[in-house]
Amino acid sequence: MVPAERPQKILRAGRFGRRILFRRDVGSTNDWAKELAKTGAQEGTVVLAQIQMAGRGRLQRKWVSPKGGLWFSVVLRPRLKASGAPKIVFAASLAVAEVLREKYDLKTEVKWPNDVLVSGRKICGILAETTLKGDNIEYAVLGVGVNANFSVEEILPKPLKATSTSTQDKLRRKIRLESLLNALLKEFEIIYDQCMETGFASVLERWKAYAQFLGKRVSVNDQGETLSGMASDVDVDGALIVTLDDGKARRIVAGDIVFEKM
Ligand code: BT5
Repeated sequence: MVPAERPQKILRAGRFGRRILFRRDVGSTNDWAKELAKTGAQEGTVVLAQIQMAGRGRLQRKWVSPKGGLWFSVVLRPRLKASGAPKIVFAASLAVAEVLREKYDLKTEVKWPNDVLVSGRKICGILAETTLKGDNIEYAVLGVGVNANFSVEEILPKPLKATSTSTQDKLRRKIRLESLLNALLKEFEIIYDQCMETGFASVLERWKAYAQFLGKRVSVNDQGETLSGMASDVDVDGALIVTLDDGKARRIVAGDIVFEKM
């Protein structure tokens, strides 16, 4: 691990990214951001790494984080109950989907609960982790990983080659990571603020415009039980509504959806 920290030369007018710390390699930027949050780092503090040695997904899954990707985490201090945590993930995945579409013309879609896809392949994963004080969130860290300047075929391990993509694979060129980071932070800050000020319902509507999985047949694991049905909606608490074949609706709070072959 390279201990040196240097602020990036990115001038930002907003709160998010006013302070950006960079390391060549870290275990996980989420862990680094948590350490900073624990010792009082302000909301909007960003940590960024070139490589993560122990990048994490949900449920302690591994997030492969080679050189060329954009791996960063943001310290957040939302005034939310613990149950409001999904709002952060929706705000972030909407920001990523919009920025990749508007800036690079990539046909992004979102997949419940935390993925951004292009051509059905994962280009970005998001991991929000919260630390609670009683019923409330004391602080949260939002981790974002975007596969950017590398070829998935050349770099990612075999099982991920068929399910992942990168900006380089789609655009056939490298992009400026600082410019992507800057755009993401700007957009995320606007959407996050909107979520915190009673605007979550409209953020969710915008998110649904990218949610091509809605209306499709899926199977989803709900606490050990595999359910099949149609992904019919996402409710205001961020839960997935699956309409089962017998017409009954099931509300899924956490899980992974798999598309069923027709
Ligand atoms: C996620 O989890 O998608 C959340 C990923 C969050 C990564 C960021 S990077 C910055 C910050 N620091 C961290 O340590 N993490 C965050 P989940 O939905 O559980 O998906 C994990 C699964 O995605 C793995 O089990 C693999 O199947 C797949 N995967 C791993 N690395 C990938 C990659 N680079 N591209 C596409 N898929 C990947």
